[in-house]
Amino acid sequence: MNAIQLLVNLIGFGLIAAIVWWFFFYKNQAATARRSAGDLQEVDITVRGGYSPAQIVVEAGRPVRLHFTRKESSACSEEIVFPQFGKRARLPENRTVTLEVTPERPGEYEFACGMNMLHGKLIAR
Ligand SMILES: [Cu+2]
Repeated sequence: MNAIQLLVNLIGFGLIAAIVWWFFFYKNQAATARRSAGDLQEVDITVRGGYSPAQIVVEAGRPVRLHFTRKESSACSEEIVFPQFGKRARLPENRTVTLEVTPERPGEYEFACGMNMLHGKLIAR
């Protein structure tokens, strides 16, 4: 193996490591919902090729307001679905749409795009 081959291999491994980090670690960092007036919990979520944050830690038994702002025109993310709460909404581009759900018990409550391709979840504790 000459120096160029070694360099190409190193760059390749570096890219693989970066991709693995991006998909499995970076997006998995959970955010915590902020508490506001009364019992409310709120969180702002940006929709662009996915949900950011995609994992949100909330307190069980209190209403959670999720403010979704879709910053892309891709049809994939134009709908948001909360199957466990039977809720869905359209997300117009560059507008903030608020959904309120109450995870009654600790557990994981998933949300996804209308085609079930993009995923996120509430982690109720
Ligand atoms: Cu989709």
